[in-house]
Amino acid sequence: MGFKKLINSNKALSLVAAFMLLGTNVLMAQGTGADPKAADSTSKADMWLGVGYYVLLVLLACVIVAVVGKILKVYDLSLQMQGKKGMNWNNIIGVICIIFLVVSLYGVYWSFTVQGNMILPESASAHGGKIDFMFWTTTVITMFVFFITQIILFGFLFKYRGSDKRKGYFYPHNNTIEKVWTIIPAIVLTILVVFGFFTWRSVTNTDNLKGDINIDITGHQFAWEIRYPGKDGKLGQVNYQLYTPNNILGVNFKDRNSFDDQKADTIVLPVNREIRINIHAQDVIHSVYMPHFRVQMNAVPGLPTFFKFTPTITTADMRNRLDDPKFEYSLYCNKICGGGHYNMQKVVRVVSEGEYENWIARQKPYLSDQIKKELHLADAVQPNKAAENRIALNN
Ligand SMILES: [Cu+2]
Repeated sequence: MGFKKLINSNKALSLVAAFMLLGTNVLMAQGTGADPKAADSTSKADMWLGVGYYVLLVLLACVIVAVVGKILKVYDLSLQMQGKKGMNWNNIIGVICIIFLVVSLYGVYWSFTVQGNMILPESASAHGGKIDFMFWTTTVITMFVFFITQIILFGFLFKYRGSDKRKGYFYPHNNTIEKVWTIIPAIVLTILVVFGFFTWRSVTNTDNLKGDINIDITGHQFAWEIRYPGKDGKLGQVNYQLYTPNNILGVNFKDRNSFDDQKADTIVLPVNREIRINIHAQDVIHSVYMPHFRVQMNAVPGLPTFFKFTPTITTADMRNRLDDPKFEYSLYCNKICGGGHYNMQKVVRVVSEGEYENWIARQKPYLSDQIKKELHLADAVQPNKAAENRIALNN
């Protein structure tokens, strides 16, 4: 094929376009992270090599299929030239369907056995068992339906493949079949949804709003801020208008409950106590996700949400059970909230009551010296209009 023909070939141009699109997507996905190293020239070259490798692999697979097809076609023609009956393509396609079925089902089995061990360990919270039970019920039902329908689909394709001995029967409609395959899934889905509704209600029910320990978790790009209520057990109110670089949660110090509030870097929880997590966001939607406790709730700016749960297994216990001395429970952000999203992680540690008391006694008050100074300074030194407004809000 001459060069002129090549650049005028629709197929060649489509191939180049697909390659460019795929490559650009991969590069953009990898190269725009907050880490500037990810976008340097060496790793870009590596990525192009990676993209090229997979594109070549796909092209190679296509060439192999095309060559095998051509060989079979030549064989078929040579049979016909010898006056013999040609190849039976109906049989070949029927067998390909059965091979596809077996290979795909093996693939499903493989993904369950190989990737199945990436599943979360046993639930470490009181309600987690209910969520797991629902997860497994749904998995078993959908897998049962998946296997039955795939086996019937490809089995029928093989059994009723084209044949000179049979004639297709035109069967346009059957109301009974329509009803059966509408009503059965509707009943099964209704049961699953109602079941889910009651489980969700039992987890988020508002009859008893107060937990044993109230903790505030506030998400912002790109970190979580943790606030404990202090000795009085009550968190002071927050108001985003009171935000200052030192008072980043906008805690209202007019509210006496805020005086002993504490700031923490790690979330430490006493085992077997009900924890109420009050969830806030300051910029975009984040999501508080603690998979080991089967807890997830969106953090929405301007709309405080909460979640109650009771941790039942201490970190030390879980380390023993998993035989992993480095295991830690984690809090993640589960909404893709921007370039540094991956960095929104915190260690969650579940400890005995005694260890918790020890730890909480060592945490610093939220009302830091800087904030005290700030409030005081604003009062004494900057008697301008803006500062007066701030004093009015802060006091
Ligand atoms: Cu986030």
